[in-house]
Amino acid sequence: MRKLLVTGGAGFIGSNFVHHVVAHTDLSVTVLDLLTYAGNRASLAGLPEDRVELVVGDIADAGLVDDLVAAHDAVVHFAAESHNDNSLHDPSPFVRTNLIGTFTILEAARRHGTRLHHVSTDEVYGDLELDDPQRFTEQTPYNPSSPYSSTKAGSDLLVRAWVRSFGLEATISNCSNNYGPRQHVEKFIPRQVTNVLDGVRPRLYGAGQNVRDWIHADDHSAAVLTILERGRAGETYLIGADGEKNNREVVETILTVMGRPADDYDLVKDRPGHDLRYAIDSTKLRTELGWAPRFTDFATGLADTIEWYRANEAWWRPQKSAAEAKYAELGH
Ligand code: NAD
Ligand code: TDX
Repeated sequence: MRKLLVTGGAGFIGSNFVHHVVAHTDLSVTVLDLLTYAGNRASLAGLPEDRVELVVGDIADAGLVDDLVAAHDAVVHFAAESHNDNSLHDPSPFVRTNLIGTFTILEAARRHGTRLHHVSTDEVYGDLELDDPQRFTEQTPYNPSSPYSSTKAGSDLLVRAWVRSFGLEATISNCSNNYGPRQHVEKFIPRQVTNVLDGVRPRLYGAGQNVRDWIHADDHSAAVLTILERGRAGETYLIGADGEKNNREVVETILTVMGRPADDYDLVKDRPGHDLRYAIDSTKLRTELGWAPRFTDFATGLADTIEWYRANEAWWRPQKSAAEAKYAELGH
């Protein structure tokens, strides 16, 4: 394997993956990214031009996708509409990109017999009660809640069908909530960090009791690379770093690290259908493929991430007012 096609590589996790691949392998990478509001050319800045090329285009463009898939040894598919709140406001780009886009990639991979890794989310499993001792496993039934998670669930099922019906050499991973550098300011952690930098109080949905299972984007990237190199075709792997925290705890840590009183936040209107808790059991990935997270202390990883936003205002500032205008419309 020499040449990787990475869809969505100018987004948050995709760009972290490209940086990880360049640092840890000798593969060359073509990024296919539409540069929607969530994609950013600057996220690929500093990477060697002889190893990383950006093609600006749509994963639902069958001709372009066919040409690119034909010219690469493997595809890692990150591109998606990724924000739940946006999907509750206008689901249409989610259906188009997450379902039609994934279908387009599957058809090209089938035609050319190309290895595919499909990147997905733990949200396909729905949510858990706060006191439920169970965590999600590869056997948990699908039960998505939002337009975002239902289109991701649909994309996973398409991949499974192409494996079974056409013998496509594909793997799937379902990962928990990521944090780290280059995440769009619409998402929870960067929104609150940049609010504090702007002198605005963080905003917690509902009572702030919802639990997310946090993992650093570099640990997610290492897991995806491990599955690409050593995963068994047709298998699904859950990716998680035992990072369960409720939203209140996360905001209190952000405020403390940033030198503000821990209770300096507001409770605002809840998200409709807001999933209560996600929790991942990643035993299969750890025991079968030997992956383990490097960022095991959330407070340290979060402090590094806060430092990144402090040092990279030029990266996030152009996104901030449009993201906050959308939230003002939604009452968040
Ligand atoms: P993101 O929104 O930051 O990035 C998505 C990227 O895809 C952007 O660069 C965007 O320009 C590109 N894109 C969107 N539509 C496209 C299209 N039609 N054609 C080509 N490119 C297009 O998202 P992210 O948070 O980096 O998530 C990446 C993937 O990881 C998604 O598949 C998401 O479901 C999955 N995931 C995310 C998380 C998380 O916590 N963020 C957790 C688990 C899984
Ligand atoms: O301002 C906020 N206040 C708040 O309390 C925002 C933006 C969010 N929240 C809450 C909602 C969630 O409980 O914080 C939690 C995290 O919210 P998001 O960052 O929107 O993430 P989530 O909905 O959990 O989904 C994320 O993880 C799974 C990613 O956006 C998805 O792409 C991924 O699949």
